Order: sequence, then structure tokens, then C-alpha cells
Amino acid sequence: MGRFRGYRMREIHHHNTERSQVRRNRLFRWAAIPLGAAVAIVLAGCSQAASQGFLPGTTETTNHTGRIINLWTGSWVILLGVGVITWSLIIWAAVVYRRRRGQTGFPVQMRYNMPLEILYTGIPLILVLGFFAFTARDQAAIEERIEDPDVQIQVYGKRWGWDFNYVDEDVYFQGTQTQEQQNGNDVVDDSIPVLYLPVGQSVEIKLDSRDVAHSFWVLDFLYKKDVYPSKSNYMYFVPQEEGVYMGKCAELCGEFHSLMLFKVAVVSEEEYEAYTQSLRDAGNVGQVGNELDAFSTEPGTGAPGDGELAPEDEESGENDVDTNDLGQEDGE
Ligand SMILES: [Cu+2]
Repeated sequence: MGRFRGYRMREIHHHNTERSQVRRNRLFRWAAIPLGAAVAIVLAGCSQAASQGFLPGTTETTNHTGRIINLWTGSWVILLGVGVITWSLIIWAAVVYRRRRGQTGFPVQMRYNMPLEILYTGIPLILVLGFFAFTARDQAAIEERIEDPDVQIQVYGKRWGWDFNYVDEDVYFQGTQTQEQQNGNDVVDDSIPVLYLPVGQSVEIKLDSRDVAHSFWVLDFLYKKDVYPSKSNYMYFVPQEEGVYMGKCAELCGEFHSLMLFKVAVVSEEEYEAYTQSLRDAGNVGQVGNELDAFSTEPGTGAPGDGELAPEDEESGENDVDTNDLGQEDGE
């Protein structure tokens, strides 16, 4: 049976050589559609948004964003190339080898084609190794420690807000949870805590949590990092463009996680000095410490927080509690 069928197919093929020539020309016309679409997408890429793969910010937002955008768009270009080739081959095979009128059963089966199998194995291997190498290269550059940063900031994540210690200036800001508008679906803009950074200066951000795992994510910086209790993480970068950038907690941390917003204001050196001075004038001198850690403030733990927050410490007079003083270490 099988041999007979194979014979019949070859016969049909032989008689139809001329017609299949015509068909092949028609096929090229069909192939032109996906190719044309791909070219259109590439040409549309001339717009700013598309040329950076629809990522927010610009290549100059921080000293890392150009590198991140290149990795992202470069990966997409290669993967779309693979996609176009693969989709074209699938469509081509489906059209050329479709069942013709009068054909029955299976066509001749092909297997153990060494060159093809080497190709199938080799190309993905090269792609995976390539992506790995470029990712490792960029990650190493982004994570590289700045030994002597111009500005040191300590960020505390807490349910559901942020505290900012300006380490060199010895001042601090305690944020609260972002407020929702009473009528409407938006938040009260003024209630979002703001971290100020001077433009063009190298920054080290030390990340700590008072309670659960959070994540510090500035959207336009194209980078986020987990914020853990009892382990410090670090971020190093140079903000290069003045502006106000939205940030949010990127780790589901509880009921009001969605309101754990913040902003990063990248400002001139003078504005930065003026801002930290305003904190000093408001009495926010010193550093917010770990005394407000959710674990150490549990009653009866005997942790360092207990004594400092207890109102019976009358000598110092520091503890006639005004919330701004809570958890403030002796800065001087
Ligand atoms: Cu959070």
C-alpha cells in the first residue's frame, strides 16, 4: 500500500511541474505579506518610543539606562529576526506541502537529518549563550560598587511608606502612606514621599526594611531592587537628567501595597542643598534608625527599641513624644 501511494504521488508531481512553477510564484507573493509587515514595524521604530522598546525614561536618565535600553532593544531585534524566519518557514511549509486534491495517507516521512538537527541545536545554543553573556556583562556594570559616592542615602521601606536618611547631611525625612482622593480614583499628589537627589552626582542607596520584603523601583531608572528586613541591599547610579520620577514598591507587601508610592526628584546642587537645609530647619536632624523595626517594637521583646521609646526616661526630655522624634538616633 505505502509503496503504491508513494509511487502515485511522484507521478502526480511529475505531471504537475509546470503548474507548481506558477504556484511557487504565487507563494512568493504570500511571503511578501509577513515580510512587509516586519519592515513596517522596523520603520515605525523610528519614533522615539519604539526606538527604545517602549521603555519609560531616556538613555540619559541615569548612567545605566542607556545600557539597559540597548540590552532590551538588542534582544528584541534578534528575537524578532528569529521570529520572522520561523514564522516564514512555518507558513512556507504549510502552504507548499499542503494536501493536494486526490492525496491520501501520510507523505514520505523524513528523519535523522544530521545537518538540520545540528542547526536546531546549535542556533539556540548560540542565542542562549549570547543573551547570557550580554546580560552578565551589563549586570556586572550596573551592580558595580561606587567606592566613594558623592551622596549616600539610606532608604527604609515600611508598611506602607518610605523613610529617607540623607547620610552625609545628617538629616532625615519620614514619609507616610500615600493618601487616596476622597472622590475619585487618584491619589493626593502632595502625600507622596519625595527623595531628593542632586543631578550628576554618584549616589549610593542603602536599602533596609522595617518589616516585610519590599522593593524599591523607580520606573524611569529601569531598575528595582528588593528591600529586606535585616539585610541591606545597595544601588549605585548617577542621575543625569533633572526631573521628578515616579517610584513604587514592587513587592506585594500587604493591604496598602498599592499606595506605597514615592517620587525621586533629581534637582540642581543648589536645590538639593536648600531641601536638606529645610529638613534641618524643621528639626529633622540625625538619622532614623532601626528602632521602629516591626520586630523590635513588639512588646516584651526587650529589643533596643524598648528603652528609647519608653516615656519614663525623664532625664533627656527627648521623649515627650512628638512623632517627628520617634526613632531618631542621637545625631550629634
Ligand atoms: Cu512594599
